[in-house]
Amino acid sequence: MFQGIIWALIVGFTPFTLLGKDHIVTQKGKQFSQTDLQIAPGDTIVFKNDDDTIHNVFTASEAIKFNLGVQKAGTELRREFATAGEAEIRCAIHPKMKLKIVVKK
Ligand SMILES: [Cu+2]
Repeated sequence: MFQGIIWALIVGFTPFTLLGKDHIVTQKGKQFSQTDLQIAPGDTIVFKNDDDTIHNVFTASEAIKFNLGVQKAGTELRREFATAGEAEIRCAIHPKMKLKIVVKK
């Protein structure tokens, strides 16, 4: 009985453990909430805009390239990082906003 419950838990939760974690990065005061962030492949960064102005998260790094586009105040955007590498995240509107992301196992 007890073993059955354990087994059910293992089977039930395995798919979730294979999925990546969410990491929250807040944009407030025209700054990212952290300057460096290490995550694992498969993890997702949730970019929250807690300012009352727009932001535009992007990176032109070699290994990882993306542009989340214009992000309205009070919204959040998600980006999954499937592969290992490094990215210097910037805001296209506020050049002082910088966040270095390292994706590694
Ligand atoms: Cu910005």
